[in-house]
Amino acid sequence: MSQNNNTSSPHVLALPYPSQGHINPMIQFCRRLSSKGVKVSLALTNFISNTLKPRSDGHVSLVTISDGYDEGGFTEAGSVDTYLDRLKTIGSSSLGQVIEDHVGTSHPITCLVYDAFLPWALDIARVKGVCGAAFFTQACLVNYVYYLVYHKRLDLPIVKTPVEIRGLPLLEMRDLPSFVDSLGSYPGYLKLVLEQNCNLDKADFVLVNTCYELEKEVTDAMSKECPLLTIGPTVPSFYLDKRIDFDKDYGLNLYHIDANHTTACITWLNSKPPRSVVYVSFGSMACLPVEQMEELALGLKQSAFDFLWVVRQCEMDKLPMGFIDEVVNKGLIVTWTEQLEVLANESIGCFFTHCGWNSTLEALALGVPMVGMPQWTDQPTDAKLVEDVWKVGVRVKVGENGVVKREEIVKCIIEVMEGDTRLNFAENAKYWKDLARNAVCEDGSSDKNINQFVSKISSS
Ligand code: UDP
Ligand code: 7WV
Repeated sequence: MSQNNNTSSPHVLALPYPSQGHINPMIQFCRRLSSKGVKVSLALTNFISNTLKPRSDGHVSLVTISDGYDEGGFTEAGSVDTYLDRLKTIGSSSLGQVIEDHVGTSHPITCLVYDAFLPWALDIARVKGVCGAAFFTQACLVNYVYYLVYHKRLDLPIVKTPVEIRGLPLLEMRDLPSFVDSLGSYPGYLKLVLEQNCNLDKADFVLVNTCYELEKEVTDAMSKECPLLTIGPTVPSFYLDKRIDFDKDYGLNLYHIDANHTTACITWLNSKPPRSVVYVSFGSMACLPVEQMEELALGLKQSAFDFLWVVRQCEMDKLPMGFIDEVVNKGLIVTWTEQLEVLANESIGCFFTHCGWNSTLEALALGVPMVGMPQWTDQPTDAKLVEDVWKVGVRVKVGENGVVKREEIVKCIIEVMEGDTRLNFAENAKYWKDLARNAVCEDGSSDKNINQFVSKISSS
């Protein structure tokens, strides 16, 4: 725990991994801490800060660090390994400097909350004498699988399946995080996710963006291994407990979002009947093969339902020729959107999703049933939770050549949008929505854990 600053009030420095799916939950956690009276600063990379010029929300302060790629961020690096290497070396010294800069001021840093993808940050915290809390932005089940692999309780290169974790359905190869099963396609990322465990036993806290009710069994299992606190879901307060009045959205989009488009989008949704539209998004990183993009496009066109589809600019030219015009009125295609506002709209009947953990938690918190079409990383495991643990949707079956066929896409959408199956998913979605929301309300499981965290960092 903190070796100095005994008399000062807590000041948390939050260090997210610089991607959309990691920054969003960290911002939300910062706001929760701030709403409980803790001073918080959020460290963004020079690249993100210079390109987006974000302004403080008036509650969480912003500071900058370097990831070694101030001009172009990840794309400037050219490869995963080069990026991660430089992020570690340059990031470490830059982080140390930020902590140093606060020494002797009226608000020295007393606690570092760092993304678990950046375990070297704990070393810096130790050197500087501040306490360190790892922050996991993925499902506890995913973290636990990586924990077991790291500690050789599951063996690579080929994990013996099915994997049995008490209280959970058996996990087949297709349910495991892709880096574990796809035999070395992303060695840099595999190392990144496994290394999260290299000094976990030395962290003062291990915070996980999930809630106890959603992942009871695995939270209990992993709690035996480290000082774990579930603190999620980190969805903006407006959509959960409404206790933080300034917290209506994540507030930082790495992709351009045009206010006029958002208005047009919401107006379009408002013109549709309740639960009649399929919202389709694959998050901020996934790249679909051209063939898959085509099947999806044709599946959506063939389906009886209207759809709103987020196709990032870099994916646009994979759409079939003339597609946007062919589906006019029935389908709206946008390059990025206010996802929470969309999911909260009455017109949405299901979320056709890649099952990124944030998207999954957002759909759960808003009670929207899902069709899961996981692509890589933790998404297959999240899809397993959706289909077989919470039973709030289905997962598409992948065809022989690795492509999900249009007929399968249509079939899954019908299952979640129509008939008795729809009612069943809607009922389950309501059940989990209430549990997830209650977790962050006063005296809920996550709220208690956050209070415990605040109380400990305040008295150290
Ligand atoms: N998101 C958004 N607008 C979009 C698509 C996604 O704001 O058009 C947000 C979404 O709400 C979520 C994040 O981007 O908070 C994506 O995180 P997730 O973990 O789902 O996927 P990733 O992008 O990390 O693969
Ligand atoms: C960003 C970069 C690498 C990975 C992820 C995000 C993730 O899956 O969370 Br492996």
